[in-house]
Parts: sequence; C-alpha cells; structure tokens
Amino acid sequence: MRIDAITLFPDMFGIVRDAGVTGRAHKQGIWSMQTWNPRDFTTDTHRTVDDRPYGGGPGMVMMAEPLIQAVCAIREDRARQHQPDAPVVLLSPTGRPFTQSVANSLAASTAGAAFVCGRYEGVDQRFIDQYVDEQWSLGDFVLSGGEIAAIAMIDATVRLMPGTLNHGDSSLQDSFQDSLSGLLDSPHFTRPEKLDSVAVPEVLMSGNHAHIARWRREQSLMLTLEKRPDLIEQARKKGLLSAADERFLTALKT
Ligand code: 9D3
Repeated sequence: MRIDAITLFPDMFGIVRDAGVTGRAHKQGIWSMQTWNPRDFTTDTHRTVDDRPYGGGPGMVMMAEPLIQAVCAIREDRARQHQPDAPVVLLSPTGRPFTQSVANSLAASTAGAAFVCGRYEGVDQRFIDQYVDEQWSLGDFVLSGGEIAAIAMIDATVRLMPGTLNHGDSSLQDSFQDSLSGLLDSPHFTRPEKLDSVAVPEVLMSGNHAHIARWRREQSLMLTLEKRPDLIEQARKKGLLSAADERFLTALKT
C-alpha cells in the first residue's frame, strides 16, 4: 500500500516510517510512504503557503494553490508508477471520527490514501470542495496541525496489514477477538511471579484455560462497565454479549 502525505513538516513522518512495527513493515515493502511539501510547489520568492483570512479574524489560512499542485504531483507520480489513484483525506478537527473500523477499511484498500495535513487556522475552503474526498478527525481535542493525527491513523492502519505483525496465529486471534468483543482488554501480567509482595492472580497460574478465559472475560466486562459503559451498550446492540455475560453484568450492578 502506498501512503502520501502533504505536509509542511515531512520530518515528522520519519517516526512511523522507521520505528517499531510500522518501521519493520515499511522495510519489508508492505507499505510505502511519500511526503510532499506545499512549500516546494510555491512560485513566489518567499515560498508563501499561508495568507490572511478574507473577512478578517485571527490566524492564517493555508493557500489552495500549493496544495492543489501537490495533489496533482501525487496523481502524476502514481500514474507514472502504474499505481491506482487514492482518495484525498484532509485531517480536520471537524472531520468524521477515525475509528478501528475506518482503520480496517483503509488497511483493506489497495490504493491507500493521500493525507493532507493542515496547519494554521485552516485550509482555503475551495481546495476542500474541489480536491478533498474525505475529512477525518482523531477526536475532540485541539492539535496544532494534522500531522500527528495522520501519523496515528497510519500506525493504526499499517499494523492491520497482512504480514505486519509477526506473532503468527495468536496476534490474528487477539485482534480478531478484540474487534469481535468490542470490550476493553483484561489486565496482563508477566514475570516475576511476585512483585513487591504482590502476586499474579492465582487463576492465571492454574493452567486451567477455561477458567482463565472466563476470568479474562469477566475482567473485560468489569473494566468496560466502569470506564466505558458506552462500549457495553454498543456491544449489546451488536449482539456481542452472551447470556453468561449479561448475568455477570447484572450481578456486578447489585
Ligand atoms: C480556533 C479554531 N480552531 C478550532 C478549535 C481551529 C483549528 C484549526 C486547525 C484548530 C486546530 C487545528 C489543527 N488541527 C488539526 O489539523 C487536526 C485535528 C485536531 O486538532 N484534533 C483532532 N483531530 C484532528 S485531525 C487534524
């Protein structure tokens, strides 16, 4: 899969390209990344990419023309390499919330995406209307630009691509189960068996895999009810809670 990013700060993408699971997948050729700096598509001596907003107000607005030239350069480059055209995705605080299911769709797409990272107060609306296919948000908080959001979305997407995680069947099963249950994960423990006189829960040392599975499920239900009751409701609506789950939840509330 090919990912393009239009950004005034191309160095920021080195992290997702080079580090950890996504870095290894990049090295293996599972995905590729190309950055495009709007400044390289300016024609004036000052290489201007922003200007004051018509109508007044604080801050600056990203100019349409350098962004348009960058999108055209991406299209030409993809065509030259016989690669499919990809949707242009603007990272925006007013965009559609990015979720695991959006990550799943992008990971399953062959074309990838061209991310447009805004800076300043925003982007000229005429660029958005004529060139942007989708707008995605990372959540209800204010970032100083779209780069961190794009990097998070690339990370969430690439780790889902076949061949990226090298733990064999177990990782597939885990992520399959995660998305299947829609609940928060249960707690994890590793060596030592006793840490400052705190022992690992006995059930995990029992070797009884049915007991362990039931304990983990109940921990998930408990944690989710406490921290994210909205996810319990979602899971229930999707029919992901068993009769045993419902009985456990009812017992918890009494
Ligand atoms: C004062 C008006 N601001 C709204 C709170 C405008 C504004 C524009 C651009 C505020 C932040 C930004 C930069 N943010 C992003 O480009 C961004 C973002 C975010 O801020 N939060 C969550 N997801 C995203 S995706 C892109």
